[in-house]
Parts: sequence; C-alpha cells; structure tokens
Amino acid sequence: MHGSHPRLYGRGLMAGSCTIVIPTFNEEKNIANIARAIRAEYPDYKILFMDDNSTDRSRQEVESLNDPLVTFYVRKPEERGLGASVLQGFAIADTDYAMCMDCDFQHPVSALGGIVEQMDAGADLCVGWRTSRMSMGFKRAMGSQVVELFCKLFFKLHGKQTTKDMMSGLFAIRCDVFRPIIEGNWDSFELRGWKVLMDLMKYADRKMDVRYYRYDFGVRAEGESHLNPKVVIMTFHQLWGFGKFSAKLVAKVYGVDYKAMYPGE
Ligand SMILES: Nc1nc2c(ncn2[C@@H]2O[C@H](COP(=O)(O)OP(=O)(O)OP(=O)(O)O)[C@@H](O)[C@H]2O)c(=O)[nH]1
Ligand SMILES: [Mg+2]
Repeated sequence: MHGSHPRLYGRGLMAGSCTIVIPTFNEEKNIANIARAIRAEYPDYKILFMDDNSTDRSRQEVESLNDPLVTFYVRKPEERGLGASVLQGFAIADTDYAMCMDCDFQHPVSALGGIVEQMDAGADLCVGWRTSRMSMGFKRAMGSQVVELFCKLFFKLHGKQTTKDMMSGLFAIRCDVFRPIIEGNWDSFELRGWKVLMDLMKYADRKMDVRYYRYDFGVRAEGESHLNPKVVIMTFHQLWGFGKFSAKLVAKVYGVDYKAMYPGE
C-alpha cells in the first residue's frame, strides 16, 4: 500500500503531535505559501504533501522552503487518487494525530490549532464543520447540500454513525484509532474519490468520540480547481446500492462513461 519513493524530508526528526496531510496536484502557486502559513502559526506541526506526480514546479517550491518538518511525498502514478493520497498520508503519519486539509487556502490555517485542541482534549475525530458552503457559489453549494442529505439518509439506513459535515475536507483523526480501519479496509475505499471522511465513517465505531470545530470555508487562493463531474459520481458511488444507482444516473446526465470508471460493475 505504501509508495516506495523515499521521503525527501523529515526523517527521524522530533516533532509535535500532529501531521498535516495535504493532497496536491499541480499546486505550485499555493504549495510553498500554505507551508509557510502553517509554519508561521504552528512551529512544531509536521506537514506531509501527498503529491500525485505534479507536472509543475511543486517539488522545487517545497525544496526551496528548506523546512525539516515538511515532506514532499511523490505517490506511485498508477495509484493516483485524492482519497488514496489522504488515506496513505494518514497511514504514514508518525504523530499522535493526523489532519487533512486542501492546499488552496479554502481551509483556514487559523482553524488547525482549534482542531488540535479538541484532539488534545480526547477526541478520536475532530471534524471541521463549515458555517456555510456559499463560497462555492450558489449552484455548487446547493448540490453539495443535496448530496450531504443523501449521504446522511443512506448512512442512517445502514445503521452507521454520521457527522455534521460528512463531506468536509478538513478533519483530524487519532492515528492509533484509525490506522487499523485504514489498513483493514483499503480495498473497500473509493480511492480515486474525494470524500475520505464519508468512507472512514462507514467503518467507525459508534462509540467513537467525535467533536467539531466550526470554520468559514473560503475561496481558492491561486491555481486551478480539479473538481469535475466524476467527483460527484464517485461520491454517490460510496453510498452502497442506491448510491451506485444514483451514480449511474449522474453519469448519464453528465455524459460520463460509467463502465469505463467502474469496469467490474
Ligand atoms: N494527491 C492528489 N491531490 C489532488 C488531486 N486532485 C485534487 N487534489 C488536491 O485536492 C485538494 C482539493 O482540490 P481542489 O481543486 O481545491 O477542489 P475543490 O476545492 O473542490 O475545488 P475549488 O473550490 O475550485 O478549489 C487540493 O489540495 C488539490 O491540489 C489528485 O488527483 N491527487
Ligand atoms: Mg479547493
């Protein structure tokens, strides 16, 4: 499961209790800025970029930081996937907690400390809970809310625990609680999908201590969005039988070849 590429930085150095896992693809305009912004507020957090073979100057940008607690991890090209990047980052993290966030400043750096405080207070999982999704634009925000509703409904029907923001890309886990979940269910995850929290909650113990940190979701700082209709299809696909049926419908609407995405089905 782990990539064979060596880490470029961060070998064996002492650090605080949290690794910030940031999935990246062609984020040369944000990557150094986000690392600097995190470091300015949190001197001891490790930062682990899980990069899917960016074709831009991302690596050089990270190297120029010369920060011993920053790792630029280049993933195997055949294993490309945002979900896989985050989950693999969580599995690699050698700190007590690991937190995922995006590279483009939509998740405020100022929220990280509050999330870690909740982890220090004993949470197994702390979910960044968006105050509003309107920064995505009205149409996307409404779409996101509809998918969230579907998600919660299907989770309840399957007797699974939900969180207040199932599709948040900002959340922290206690590594010793989640590592067995990740390693034991690797092949069941939507590895190319984007909704990692949703996938993890399918296997979460109902007695898990889940806490929240409210934050204002922002707009992308620089660079280009990677969002595309396949992300919506993959999100529905995570939601069992009826979700897969919905995923097929969405694929039809967008003119996406569902069979090419899921050849075995
Ligand atoms: N490792 C990896 N990271 C990715 C991939 N696709 C996107 N990302 C990263 O995932 C994060 C979220 O992607 P975004 O493009 O910001 O998606 P989004 O926030 O839905 O779209 P915007 O609102 O337009 O920014 C960013 O840090 C991206 O660089 C991928 O295939 N692999
Ligand atoms: Mg974004």
